[in-house]
Amino acid sequence: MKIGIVCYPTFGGSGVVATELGKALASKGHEIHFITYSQPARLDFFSENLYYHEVAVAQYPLFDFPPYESALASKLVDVVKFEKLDLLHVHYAIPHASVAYLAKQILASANIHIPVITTLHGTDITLVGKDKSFSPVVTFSINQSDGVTTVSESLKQQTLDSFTITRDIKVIPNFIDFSRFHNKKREHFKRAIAPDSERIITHTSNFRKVKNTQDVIRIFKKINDVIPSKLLMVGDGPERGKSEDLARQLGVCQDVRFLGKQDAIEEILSVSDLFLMPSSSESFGLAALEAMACHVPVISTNTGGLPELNEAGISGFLSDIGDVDDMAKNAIHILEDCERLAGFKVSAYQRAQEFDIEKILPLYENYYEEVLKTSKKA
Ligand code: GMT
Repeated sequence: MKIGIVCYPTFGGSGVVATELGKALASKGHEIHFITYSQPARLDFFSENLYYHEVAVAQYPLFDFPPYESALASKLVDVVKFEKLDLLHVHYAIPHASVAYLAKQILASANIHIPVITTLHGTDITLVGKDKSFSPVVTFSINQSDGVTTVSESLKQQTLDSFTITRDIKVIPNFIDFSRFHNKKREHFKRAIAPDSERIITHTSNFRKVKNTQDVIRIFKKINDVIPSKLLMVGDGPERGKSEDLARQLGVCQDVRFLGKQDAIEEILSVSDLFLMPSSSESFGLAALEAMACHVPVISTNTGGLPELNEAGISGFLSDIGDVDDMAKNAIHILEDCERLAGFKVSAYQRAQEFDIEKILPLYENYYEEVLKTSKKA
């Protein structure tokens, strides 16, 4: 198949899933065309089946808000026409689903039929999409897509609860590539971070408000009071400064390292004993799955799709949003006993295996086939 993929090319989860999906499809022989405003962060791989088309937005003094949507729609029309694509798969509804709808209509006027699949990832539904400045467009473009997927049952339900949806939604969970995410022995790195064999606790995110990064620091303080530990804060974003301030206020900054954006997340996860995800909204929790694949148990909230990934008492524990005491108590329970910790590490890895890309990729391929058969010409 010749597939066009539209996504945010940044470090966000939707862009990561879209890029990893495209790479995996290309390695199975599909021809994949990424259409984005800059090269996706994880598109660091050469394959004869991978193509990248940059969307350039013309500048003009009148444009306080450069019309990215128009430029993207025009680029989609161009790429679908000249590369003879079979399908467009757009990730994150805003603005990609409505832009794909526009491109589809333009192409229909030239007698070209292009089915559109929209994958909903999270905040496009739970936070941003619900806002009344977006919701009529989000509702319309979901209903007009030829196929719609969500990354968890919970996100599907939230979509149905928040919008008037008149079409089926298929759930296809996030996935993990074990060829990259597995436990690597990095004893020298571990010793450098934790010279006195302290436990190593990790959080990775884009430090947006929903990630509750200050709760990470609060939980860490409580753990560190009982079990000597080090905290690695990976990523960057608007809440980082406040989290750094809190680490100073709580007197733990000597045990907390803010590493900024890192490419080799799997190396950091490989030396970690525990992963913290105290998010107030999380449609799936890809970062937690990456940790589990590297044998790291997860302490998370029980929001959104997290209970579909993290199994209480097996791969980690789940608590109510903001219940820092409970999250710290559960973390200490896992970390205080070496044998127990080893058991959780194995179980977290086993749970992650259920989301192996080898199992999830065929779900996308089958869905593409189904949509190609059933989509109607506009
Ligand atoms: O919140 C993020 O980290 C980015 C966001 C996105 O849409 O780019 O991630 C969402 O999509 C991921 C991939 O499907 C999910 O694993 C994340 O749970 C989800 N984030 C939220 O729902 C907050």
